[in-house]
Amino acid sequence: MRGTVYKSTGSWHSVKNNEGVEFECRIKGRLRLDDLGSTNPIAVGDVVEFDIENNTDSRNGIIIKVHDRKNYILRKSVNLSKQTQILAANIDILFLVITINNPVTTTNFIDRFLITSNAYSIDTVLLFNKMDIYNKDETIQLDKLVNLYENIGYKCIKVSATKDLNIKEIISLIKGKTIMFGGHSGSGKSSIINCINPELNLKIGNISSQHLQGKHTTTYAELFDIDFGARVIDTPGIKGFGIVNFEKNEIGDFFPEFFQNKNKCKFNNCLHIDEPDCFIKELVSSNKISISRYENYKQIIMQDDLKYRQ
Ligand SMILES: Nc1nc2c(ncn2[C@@H]2O[C@H](COP(=O)(O)OP(=O)(O)OP(=O)(O)O)[C@@H](O)[C@H]2O)c(=O)[nH]1
Ligand SMILES: [Mg+2]
Ligand SMILES: [Zn+2]
Repeated sequence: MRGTVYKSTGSWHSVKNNEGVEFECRIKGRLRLDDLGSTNPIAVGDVVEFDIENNTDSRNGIIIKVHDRKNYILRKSVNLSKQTQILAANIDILFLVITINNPVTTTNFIDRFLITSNAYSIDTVLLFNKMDIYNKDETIQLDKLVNLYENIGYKCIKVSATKDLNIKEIISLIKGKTIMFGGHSGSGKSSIINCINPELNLKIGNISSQHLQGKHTTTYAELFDIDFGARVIDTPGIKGFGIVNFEKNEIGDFFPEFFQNKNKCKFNNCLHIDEPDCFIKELVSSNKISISRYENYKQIIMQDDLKYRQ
């Protein structure tokens, strides 16, 4: 039988078949899985084949095959770790939830997410949440970020889950689609999903007053069928996003503003680091490419252990 993985908690996976019946499945012992080295070889959103265990009334099953993924979001938790994690698979849109404060979301974190979604051509929308709490300086900072990312071509929406601001605009984008929500703990992923579909009543955490960070309230990624024929995947907040499974010389191609201009670099394999006549560096010098984008790019190229080694 074919089904989709709605939730994975260690060795058990909730799989819904086409009739909407949910089964609790384990993985067949000798199942050959991907070579991504991930801690979760089966991810939420995966389409799998499974057999029902023992008798036909059972709601337990065994996963015998994972179908090829259309796309997935893979990361390393920290750069030194060899272990990777698939946040979700087979998604149509990524909503990256960003907060200027409580918690702070850095451009470094944003750019890392964007490389990965861009590499798989996943439509990505930046949701700037908690619009109700920012002071003047924070608002200026936020507008600069919106400007930066809109110029590169990303859709940005200013949101407040608390004040129900621009939730309708989000809803207009999601009909019939599968959407993953990603971001730091406490950025408001579950809160926004609750605004879109209040019946879900997802658990919301508060922000630690000491560290101004979330408390990892959502502990497992989970897919939900909601109104509008949409499916949303709520994911646990993540702290770091290590880039993995890339070649060094392809990272620049996932910065759209680098990719569009790289043919004007002297060398066609230019990494835009210390090669002569690098057009990308010229664009950075003349402020046509944002310095934060360039610095984040450089950090990933120089510091991330990009290749997964088994
Ligand atoms: N002021 C304000 N607070 C918000 C907003 N959205 C969420 N919050 C608060 O932020 C805190 C964290 O919200 P959650 O929805 O649990 O955040 P999350 O991203 O799901 O966090 P994890 O599940 O830990 O990854 C809660 O106290 C929410 O009430 C908003 O738009 N404005
Ligand atoms: Mg949550
Ligand atoms: Zn260059």
